[in-house]
Amino acid sequence: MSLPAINLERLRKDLLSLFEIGYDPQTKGVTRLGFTQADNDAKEWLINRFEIEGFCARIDHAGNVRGRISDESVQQVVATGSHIDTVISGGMFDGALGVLAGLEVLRVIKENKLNLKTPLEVFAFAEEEGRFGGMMGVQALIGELTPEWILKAHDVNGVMLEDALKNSGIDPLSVLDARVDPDYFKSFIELHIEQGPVLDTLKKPIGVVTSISGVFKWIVRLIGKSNHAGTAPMNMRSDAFMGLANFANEIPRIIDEEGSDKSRLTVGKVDLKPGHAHTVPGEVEFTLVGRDVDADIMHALADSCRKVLSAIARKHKLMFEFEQMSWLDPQPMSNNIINLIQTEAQHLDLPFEVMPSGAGHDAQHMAKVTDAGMIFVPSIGGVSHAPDEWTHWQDIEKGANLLLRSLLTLAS
Ligand code: HGY
Ligand code: MN
Ligand code: MN
Ligand code: MN
Repeated sequence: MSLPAINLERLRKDLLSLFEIGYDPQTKGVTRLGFTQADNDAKEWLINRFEIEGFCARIDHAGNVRGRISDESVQQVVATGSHIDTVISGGMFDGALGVLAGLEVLRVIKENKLNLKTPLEVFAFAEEEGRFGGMMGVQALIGELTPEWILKAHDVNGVMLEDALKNSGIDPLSVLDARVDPDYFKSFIELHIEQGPVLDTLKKPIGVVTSISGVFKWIVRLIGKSNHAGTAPMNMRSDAFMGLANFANEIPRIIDEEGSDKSRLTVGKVDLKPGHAHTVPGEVEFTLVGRDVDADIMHALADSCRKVLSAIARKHKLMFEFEQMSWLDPQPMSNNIINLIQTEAQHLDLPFEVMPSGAGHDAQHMAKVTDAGMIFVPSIGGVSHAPDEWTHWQDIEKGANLLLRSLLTLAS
């Protein structure tokens, strides 16, 4: 009997249709920030997709969408999934591929009348991309959120998480009720685009992920003095922009001295105040995201950034303050799952690369409560978090079939 396989046409149709929700024809990118209207619309669309197939789907207390073939009560599931929220002007595949490949796996199970020992559950984890710190939905599931954090969290524009939740029909503190018993998960596999250049460079269709990079996110403020751009002498300024520029120039040295080749430091959003051409900026607020696959190196990077920013503040007569929005430690994947994915890739004759993930993923939290692993497919040119994020359809098909085979093995 030939082995069941995914139907690429169905998966492609779902991906193209989800991409329309929050799509901007100007930028050709998609924007569905966590708990915005576009994100909520996408969740409704996804629930409807599950229901059209005759499956059961619901949004839980934390805003995660969860779909299964039937809603009979079960002790344990094999889980798969990812996220459908996006960055600003993102691409078609980041997150959506893992969720919609999971939906396609459910269709294959149903149409082949496969009898599984353990049912499969597909998750679209809420707020993965970090509008409010990142990976909020999966952290709620595994019981890592606190009431204090939920009530304090805000986005870079000052929008409070609790208001965004209320506007999404979610009672903020009921998010804590999303927690599930850790034994509920027998195992978890996330299919995701690599979002980096390794597989495309090696021309390999599959990545088997060994560990996931840690990530910290700060909002940094340098506060000086606004002044007249014509009369204020250069040596008498407390110019916040010059402080940021000075820090930006220090980043390569910080990584050289404290980091590794996997270290990343990124200033992604900058607000100069008051923001007028004829005024020396008295304040700058910027995001700083640091990453590495090693926790000690992450701490060394953070310590060095703090020291350098303090020294720069003194030099430019500025005040320095920062708020840590999130700190997610690096996380190894389960050897059982790493070995399983490799075995199934060999069965399917798929060349693969065993590799770490530079991007953060929901799998790094699932790995704290169950055997978790990830399958990567190539990103052309290594590009992601941008409209020209792209993966060849034949690689999507290979990755989704490997996910199917791996999940069926875990669930049988
Ligand atoms: O930014 C990341 O690491 C992931 O895409 N959320
Ligand atoms: Mn992602
Ligand atoms: Mn992403
Ligand atoms: Mn992910």
